[in-house]
Parts: sequence; structure tokens; C-alpha cells
Amino acid sequence: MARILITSAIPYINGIKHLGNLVGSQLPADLFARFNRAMGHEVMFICATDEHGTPAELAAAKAGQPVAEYCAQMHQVQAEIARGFRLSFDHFGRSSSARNHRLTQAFAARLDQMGLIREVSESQVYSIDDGRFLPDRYIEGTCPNCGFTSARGDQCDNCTKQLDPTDLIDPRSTISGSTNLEVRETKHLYLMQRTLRGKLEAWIDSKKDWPILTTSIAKKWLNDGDGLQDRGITRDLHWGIPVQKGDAPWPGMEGKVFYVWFDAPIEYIAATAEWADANGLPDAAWQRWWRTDMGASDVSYYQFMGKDNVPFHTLSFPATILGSGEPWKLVDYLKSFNYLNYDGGQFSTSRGRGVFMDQALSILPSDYWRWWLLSHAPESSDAEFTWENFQASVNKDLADVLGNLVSRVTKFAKAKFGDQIPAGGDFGPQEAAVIADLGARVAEYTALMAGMEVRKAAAELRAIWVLGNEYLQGAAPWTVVKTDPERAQAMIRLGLNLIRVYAVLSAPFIPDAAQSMMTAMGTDDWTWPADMSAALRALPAGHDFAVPENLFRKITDEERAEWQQKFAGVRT
Ligand code: B3M
Ligand code: ZN
Repeated sequence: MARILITSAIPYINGIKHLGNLVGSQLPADLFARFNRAMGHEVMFICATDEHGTPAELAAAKAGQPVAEYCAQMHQVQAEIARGFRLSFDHFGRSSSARNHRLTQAFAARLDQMGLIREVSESQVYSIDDGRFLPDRYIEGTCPNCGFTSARGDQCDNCTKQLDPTDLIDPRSTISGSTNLEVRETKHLYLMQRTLRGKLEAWIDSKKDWPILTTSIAKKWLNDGDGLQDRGITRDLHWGIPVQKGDAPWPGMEGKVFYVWFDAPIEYIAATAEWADANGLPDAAWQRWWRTDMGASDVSYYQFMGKDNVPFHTLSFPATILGSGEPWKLVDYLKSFNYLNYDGGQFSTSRGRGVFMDQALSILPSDYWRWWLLSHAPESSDAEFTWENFQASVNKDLADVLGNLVSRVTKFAKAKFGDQIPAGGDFGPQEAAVIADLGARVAEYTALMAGMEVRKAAAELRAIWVLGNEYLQGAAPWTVVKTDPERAQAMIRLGLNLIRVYAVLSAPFIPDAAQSMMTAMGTDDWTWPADMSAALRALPAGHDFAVPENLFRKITDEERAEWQQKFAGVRT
């Protein structure tokens, strides 16, 4: 039994995520967690909400709520939706937790002690009427390049020129509209990542088995232009983790908070501590996952995220960990994803374009979405969601192939032989052949799942479902029963056992349907079918079974057209 630590990138608190966000981190991480639990490994699967930074402040202001209240409420909303999608986190934490405050402040103090923090004096725009420094995107004005009047402090959206806030003509605060602004000196802490360049490069180079997408992004940031830059880890904001040296004040840093990207990955660790607290366990319980001096050296740690988050996980967070010189666990394998596009364009949170997690669950159960998203995961390239494709996948894979097999076998068995698995006949050459084929495919499927080849694993699972259909098509118990009922009984015995095997294999993708299949087979035996011949004999003759409710319904053309219309534009 291995010990597997899995973290998904932690979603921002500001609003409900769309399906593109889901398939790029939380969902494949859940697939992998479920698979590893099924293999009998000890799994710790961690996620959280990412609650600091300007987006959280802006969203709370827009909602007219104090930011702490807004975050507490949105955390509940996101947790509920995560349950709806059956995301099987061991803990869903909050980056604003007391645990993360303490840990983040402790890391900063330690990095300072290691000589890796320097103070940098910067000039920044201060709004006298708002009583605060303004982050770049809180400042708007006229673009000096093209004359666009709503250019932001960091970039002009019209001509795309990168800007400094001080470049803007007639700058104003987007919070209050005030033009009563001035440039003030302010001090910030910088993490001296350049000093750690050699260590980081050696570490990345040692990861021979990482996906190309991951290492190419890491290498690009390590070597591009001037190479790795020192990074500001503090901000002049009110909402966040106060800058302190552990428990002690940090002279000159009063009123400042840590930058959200400094504290967010530390929350992976803090959330595991939150898990221990929530379960009344001592510190050793979470430390054995994270501290190599506390037992974590035999943990395999996997991270899941979209490609835009890779630099922070291959450079910044490892810089925090390596720089601390303390025995923290570093990631062993980083699985990253490209983007999922939506119906000829991009998902857009700001414009409400595409399907958001809550909306998805309001029209169909989570298994439908899980299956489509995972079987089309944007691994080797970007992928695209279209309603035609979604309808076709659901109707063919789930309803026609899997759903139909389950319903046909159980209904026929009940009608002809009653409520128990029939005893007649023996397995013959046809059964031996399908057992051999299934065994080979399941071995391949298991390897693909272990290797996090999400799309290929889905294709293999589908092929496994198809094999069962082909066997029944060829064996045709519905015909054979007329001439040789004993033989038909043997076929149906295999068919019913196959339903249990399918439940086990399919559970990581479609957990609810898998549970229905298992319940209908009157058992709770989730043993992974390593030996197919034994697995297809696990349910003996005389064992009770039931006909389950229809597992999947088909999506009609009318529904498809309606949904296409409904999700094309602005979210209401
Ligand atoms: N919240 C960005 C995102 O949700 C960011 C990830 C943090 S991972 C530590 O895509
Ligand atoms: Zn411009």
C-alpha cells in the first residue's frame, strides 16, 4: 500500500467556476484520488478556496459585503457545488484559515532567516480619498499609446500595450473615481528567487517523467529573458495575511499583507492541518504527509492544475520550500492541462459565457458532466465543448453502450430466471475469450489510470464497456434461451457479474451510476478486478440482484438547442 498525496489548484473565491476550470484541476484530481483509493492506497486529497488578493476584494465590494463575510459565504457555495460534482476531497480548506496565517508567516520568517528576503522601495500610486495604495488594476486612465480612455494601470485593453500606472494620462481610482492621486514610496519584501536558481533548475531537471507541457513552461520561465526574477511577496492591501515574522511584528511592514500567490500554495499544507484539526487529530497526523522528517519521505505527491498555474508551482512555491531549508515535501509529479474552449470561443467568467458549475448541475446529474469532461480532457492540446459533442457522448457512451447493457441484462435475467443469479451451465470458449480480452484491456486501463492519462483511460473504459456488449451480441442469450436455457443462464451469470465489474472500473469517472449498479447487484465488493476470471465469478449462483432504475437518459435535440441558446451569453 502506497501513500498518495493529491492537491488540486485551489479555486479563487470570487464566483462560481466554469467547466473549463473544473476539468483543468479538481475533476482529474478527483479521478486520480478515487482510482488510488480503489487500488487500496492511502490517499490524502486536498483542495481549498483561494481567498486573498484584489479579485476577492473587488468581488466583495461588488456584492456590497464585507470581504470576510463574502469569502465565508462563497466558500460554502463552492463546497456545496463540489459535493454536487462528487469531488471527494479529504478536506476542502480555506486559505484565510488561522492555520494558513501561521504557516505563511512562519515560512516568511524562515526565508528571512535564511537570508532570502530583501526589502525593496517602490513608488506606487496612492489614493488620498480612498486612503490606500491602488493596485495596478484599480487605476484607469487614458492610454498614452492609442488614446483609449479606459486603459488599466497594467495594460491597455484596446491596443494591448503593457503599461505602468504612471504612464496613464488623467489617472483615476476605479474604487471611488477619485483623481486625487499621488505617487508615494512604499517598501515591499522580495523573495530572492535568483539565488535559488541553481537549486530549482537541478530539481526540475531531475523530473524526467513530467509531462512536456509542465517542464516546457517551467524551463521557459527559468531561462527566458533575464531568467528567474526576484519576486515581491507583499502587497499594500487590507485583506490578506498580515506581514509578520512568525508571531513577531515585521518592522516597516505594518499594514501590509502577503501577496496572494505567496500564501495560496502554502494552503495545501495548511489545509491538511485544517483536516487534522477538523478530525481532532494531532499535528503528527498532517505532518506525516508533508514533513520528510515525520514520515513523508514515502509519500508520492501529485499536483493537478491548468497550464497558467504551472510557473507558480514549478518555480515560486518550490522556491519557498527549497529556500526554507526545512524538510518539507516537494511535488513528485505535476499534471497540467491546456484550456477547454466553449462552442467556438472561450469560456468567459466576466461575460458569463459557457456553462458554470452550478448551472451544469441544474440541468443534468454530475455523472453526465464528469464523463464528457474527463473523456475530453484538454491534455495534449486545447479541447472544445460543443453541445453536439456532449449530446453524442452522453447518448452513445453512457446511454447506448453502458446503460443499455445494464438494463438489458438485468431485465432479461429477471424475466426469464427470477430474482437470483441463475445457476445453470458452465462458462465455455466464448466466455473464456471475453475474459481474456477484458483482462488485457483492464490491465491497460489500470496502467493508464496510474499514469494519469485521462483521455486514454476514458477511451479504454469505453472499449471495456463495448467488449461486454459485443460478447452479449454474439452470445445472444435471448435467442439461446429458447433452445438451450442452461447455456443462456451461464451467459447471464457472466453478464450480471460484468455489471459489478463495470461498477468498480467506472466508479472513478461516474461514481453515482457505479453505486447504482453495485447496489442493484446486491453487494459492496469494490475489489479491483485484477484477476478477470475470478472477478466474473465473484457473485455466485443464487445471489440476489435487482433491476436498477434507468442509469442514463438521452439528451434530446430540443434540449440541446435550448441549452445552446441559454448559455451563449450573459449569465443572469
Ligand atoms: N487560485 C488560480 C486558479 O484558480 C489560483 C490557483 C492557486 S493554486 C495554489 O486558477
Ligand atoms: Zn492603448
